[in-house]
Amino acid sequence: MPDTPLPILEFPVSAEQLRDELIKAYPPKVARKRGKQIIVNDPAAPPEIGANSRTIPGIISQRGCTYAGCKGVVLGPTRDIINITHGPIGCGYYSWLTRRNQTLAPEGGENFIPYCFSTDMQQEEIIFGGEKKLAQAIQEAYDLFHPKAIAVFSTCPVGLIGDDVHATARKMKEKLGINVFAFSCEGYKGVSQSAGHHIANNQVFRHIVGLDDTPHPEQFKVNLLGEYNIGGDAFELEELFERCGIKLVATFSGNSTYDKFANAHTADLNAVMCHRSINYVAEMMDTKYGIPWIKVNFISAQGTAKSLRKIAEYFQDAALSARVEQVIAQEMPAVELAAQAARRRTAGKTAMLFVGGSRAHHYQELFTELGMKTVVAGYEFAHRDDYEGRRVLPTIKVDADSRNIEEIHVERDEVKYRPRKTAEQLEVLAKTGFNFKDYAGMMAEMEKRSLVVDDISHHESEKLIKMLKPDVFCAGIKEKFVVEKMGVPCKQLHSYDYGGPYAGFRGAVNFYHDIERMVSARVWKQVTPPWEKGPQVEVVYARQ
Ligand code: CFM
Repeated sequence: MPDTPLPILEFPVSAEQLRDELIKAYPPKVARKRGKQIIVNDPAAPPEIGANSRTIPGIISQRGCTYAGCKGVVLGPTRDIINITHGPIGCGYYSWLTRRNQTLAPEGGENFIPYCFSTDMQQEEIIFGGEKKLAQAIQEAYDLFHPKAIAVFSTCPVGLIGDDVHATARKMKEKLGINVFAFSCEGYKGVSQSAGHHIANNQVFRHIVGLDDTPHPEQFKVNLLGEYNIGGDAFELEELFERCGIKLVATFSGNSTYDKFANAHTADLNAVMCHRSINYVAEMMDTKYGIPWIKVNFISAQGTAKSLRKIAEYFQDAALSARVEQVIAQEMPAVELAAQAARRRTAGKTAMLFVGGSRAHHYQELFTELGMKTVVAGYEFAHRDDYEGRRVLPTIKVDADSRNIEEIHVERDEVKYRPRKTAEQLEVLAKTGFNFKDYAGMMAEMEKRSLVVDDISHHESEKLIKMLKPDVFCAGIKEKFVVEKMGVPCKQLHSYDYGGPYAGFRGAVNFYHDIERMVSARVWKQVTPPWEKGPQVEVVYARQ
C-alpha cells in the first residue's frame, strides 16, 4: 500500500521516509536503537515504542538527571520543607529557582523556596566522607529556621563515595525532634529525571503521607496529583475547585505544604494530572488507604470541563454536578469567544511538541481547540504506558536501570484503610463507563500516521524543522534559541516563557492569545541564522 503523507502536510515523503531521514546520519547500531524510538502512529492500535532507555552518549538529549526529578520536580514546589542538596555547590546552584513553580505562603507562613541549601562538598569530603558535614548542615538549617521538616538530596558524588544519607537523617531526626529524611536520588541513578520522580514518591509516601489524621468536614474531598503550579496553574485550579464546592485536601505538589502531604490520606479521590511523575503515589495510596485514582487533564477548556465532570460523576451527587455545570457554563462563553478570535489566524497551522513526560500529550488538546494539528510529538523521558496506555504495563520489560530504583512494598493499613465506594456503587460507575486507574496514553489521541519521537535529539529536531517547517515548536530553554534562529517560534512548555497560567478555562484563553501572537508574527521569516552567514564547521559521525 502506498504511504500517505502526514495529515494536512504537503510533505512530499511518507512518515517512514521521514523517520529514515532523521536517523540516517547515525552509525548503524545507533540508528537501530533510535529507529525503535521513532514511531509512525496508529491511534487504534499504538505500536510499541522504545522508551525509558539510556540515551546514547554523544547524542544531544534534552533530558535531566535523577536528582533534578526528585529535588526539583516533586519536592521543589513544597514551600515549608528545607531541601538540602548534599553535594558540590553546582548541583544546588543550578537547581535553584530554575523551575517556575510558584507558591503562596499565607501571612506569617514559611516559604523556603527562595533559598538554596547545600552542603557545598569539597575535596576533603569526597576523600574522607561527607556525613559529618551533612549533619552540620542539617543542624545549621534547623538553628536558623526551625522548620517542620528537612529533606536531604543525594548528588552523584555522594553515591560514589557511599555516604549513608539515611543514617545521618535518622540520627538528626532523633536529635532535633523534627522530620528529617533523605533521598538516594544521585543524578546517575536512572536514565532520566523519571527515576527521581519514583524515588521522591517513595520517600514522601514513606515519611510524610498518613502522619496527620485530622478529618475535614467537607463532603467532596480530593487530592490533585501531578500538578506543580508552573506559572500559577495551581492557583487557577484551586479557585476552580472552590467554586465547584470540591475540597482540595492536598496537591502533589504545586503550592503545597508538609502538613497537606501528611493529611492527604483523608481525601476520597486522587485526581492525577501528570501520570508519569506521580502515578506511584496514586497507586500506593489506593493500596494502603483505599483511595481510588482517576486520570484528569486540566490543560485545555474541553479537558477541564471533562475532568470536572468526571470528579462530579465519581461522587454521584446531583447538587455537585449542578454546581460543576454552572461553573462550566459561566466560563465557556469567554473561552469560545477567545478561541474563535484566535482561530482566524491559527486554524490549519501545525505544531510539534517535545516536552517531559506529560505535557507533550496534554497540550495537544489546546492546539486542537485552536484548530491546529500536532504533526510530531514526543516525551523526553516518559515510559511506554504514557505513550501506549497503561494496558501495556504487564508487557514492559524491567531492565537493570529500572531495577536500580526501589519498588516499595505497600500493604493495606488495617486501621486507616477505608473503601471509598461500595461494590454496588462501583458497579453503577462501571456501567456508565467510568474508568479508575486508567490512562490511554498519548498515541491514542494523535492522528494516524503522525510521528512520535521519544527522547528526541538535537540533530533530529533540526531535521524535523527543516523538513516540515512547523508553525510553532514546543520545547524548553535548551532548544528555544536554536529553533528560533531557524525561523520558527519556540514556545517553552516547561516555563511557559514567563507567561501563563495555562491550566483551566482562563489558562486556555491565555494560551490561545500567546499562540496566536507567536504564529502570526512575521518577524520569524526575517531571521537569517548565524550559521548561514558565517563560515561553518562540518561535523560527521564516526562510523562504527
Ligand atoms: Fe510531569 Fe511536570 Fe511533565 Fe515532569 Fe518536568 Fe515540568 Fe515537564 Mo519540565 S512533572 S512530566 S519532570 S508535567 S519540569 S511540571 S514541564 S519536563 S512535561
